[in-house]
Amino acid sequence: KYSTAAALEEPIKPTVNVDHTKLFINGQFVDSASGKTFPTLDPRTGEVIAHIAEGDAEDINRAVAAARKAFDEGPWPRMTAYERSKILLRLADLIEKHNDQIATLETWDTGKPYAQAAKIEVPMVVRLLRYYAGWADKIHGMTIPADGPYHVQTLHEPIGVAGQIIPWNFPLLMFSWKIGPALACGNTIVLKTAEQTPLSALYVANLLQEAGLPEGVLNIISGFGATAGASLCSHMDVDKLMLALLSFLANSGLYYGIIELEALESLASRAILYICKLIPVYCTGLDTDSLMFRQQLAFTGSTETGKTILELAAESNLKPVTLELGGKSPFIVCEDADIDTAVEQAHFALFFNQGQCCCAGSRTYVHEKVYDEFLEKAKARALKRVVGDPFKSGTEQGPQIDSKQFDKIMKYIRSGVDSGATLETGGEQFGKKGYYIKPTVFSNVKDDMLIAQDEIFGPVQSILKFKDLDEVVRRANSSRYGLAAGVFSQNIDTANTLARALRVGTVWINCFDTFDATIPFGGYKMSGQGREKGEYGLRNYLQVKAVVTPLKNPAW
Ligand code: TXE
Repeated sequence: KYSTAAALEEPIKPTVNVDHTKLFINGQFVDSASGKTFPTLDPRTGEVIAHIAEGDAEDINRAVAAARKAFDEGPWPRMTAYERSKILLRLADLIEKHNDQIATLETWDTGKPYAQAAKIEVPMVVRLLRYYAGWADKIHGMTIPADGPYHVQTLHEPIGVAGQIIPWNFPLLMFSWKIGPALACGNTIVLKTAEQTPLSALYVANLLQEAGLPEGVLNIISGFGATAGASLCSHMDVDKLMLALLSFLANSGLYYGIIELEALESLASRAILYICKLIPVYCTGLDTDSLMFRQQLAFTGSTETGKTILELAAESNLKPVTLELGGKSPFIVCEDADIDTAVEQAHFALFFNQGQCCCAGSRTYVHEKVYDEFLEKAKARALKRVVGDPFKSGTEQGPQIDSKQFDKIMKYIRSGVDSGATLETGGEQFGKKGYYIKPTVFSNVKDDMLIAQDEIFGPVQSILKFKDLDEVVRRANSSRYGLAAGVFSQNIDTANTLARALRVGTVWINCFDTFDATIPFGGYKMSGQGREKGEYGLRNYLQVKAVVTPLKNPAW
């Protein structure tokens, strides 16, 4: 019988006020153009924490315009890299100073344990910003020994305006993974937070001016995916389209002009405005490049939304896209593993952050010789897990983020039972209020069950049995995802063999979820494209320009 956590009492009252609820555009907190707001909810109760300004297409346009101006005309990409580095360091210091307030907002908005937010996540944000501050003045190109009498060099330049969309499971941490490298490289940003968790980023917005970040460099829009998010992804280089039309018409290219006009029909009213704006530019022969919208897009979220985002980017202006998507990470326990450590790490790999991690170890493969012992201990550990108010000290697991995720998880639990897996513990709501779910363990899970294939994103551990290494490699790799894997073995050859064979972006050997700022993170297959963190994370935000100059006297 399930007997772990104490019954839920009245929710603990958070000790901060929600002071910032508006959009942050061009260095100012502003209402949304539509005047609309949406509620952000407390996952412990489902009650409203605050009403937040709801950004949509028009606000995205305002924010992109501010970011573009800050890039094209502002000091940010032009100031010395050392100056940019100092501003990032000041921002890190300020976040560190406000650690407890930010962690409180994060816990309130997400339901994650306060100790996790205050002692792990906000410090990781600070560390990551300091790490990228250190990179700012170490980003440089190469000289290349090309054939012929040429001096060839590459310049690494910022791309321009970066569009960034983040999820709700680690709101401020994802915020830092996005802004750190983009700012270090000299880009400007329009970032959309997840609709479930707008609070921590808005709090940090209030610190930007004190850190010395010029206005327009970082714009933060709260709002929904289908509106604000989609318009950020498909933000067209409208100027560029118009310019093509004007050029073609001017060259009597009527045929092309008609095609362009057709393309413009749906944009009719905005088109006229842009034509008016561009005619003087065309006539005076101004540098039209300053009108081009240069953009990069970075997204963390579901694989389904990732696909939509790629389509929107391709249909608009082919902006390059970085995607960090879902996962179904194998956690492999070999017969020679230290079982107690493996049990604890497998528990952590799955249940950390209420199971809401893209890289959660959600397929626990255990060698048949140690399966029974592992299962018994894994179940006992789940039964000991402390579920409760995330503000209460000692709580290991708070509520899931919202009713949509709660319902999705319960649906998968039912599917596990219906498909014949053995429900060892949990499987139901914890308490009566909010979105708490009892830590759940399934054994006898088979690869073809939905609970072994889909990303559940909740506190549901699936334990599967294997016989030999070849078999477990084949089964671990037969997933559409490829984000991460855990390998537990005391034999270095076994560990190395598995590390090479697994088709995933990160292999943790005898550890899990080690998220240092220096280590690249990203997925194979449908878990994403590109890498974040570490030196690799800079590549998403840089253009490489080759500069070729003839040499007058090659002998020298
Ligand atoms: O994700 P979405 P949801 C997985 C997890 C979860 C599932 C659904 O399995 O159960 O996704 O969660 C924005 N154009 N992950 O619905 O939709 C949205 O506003 C542009 C894994 O919350 O991917 C939010 O800011 N943007 C994941 C962000 O995308 C759009 C973390 C994530 O929302 C958009 C979260 C659109 N058309 C969920 N639609 C991870 N990899 O860590 C939505 N968004």
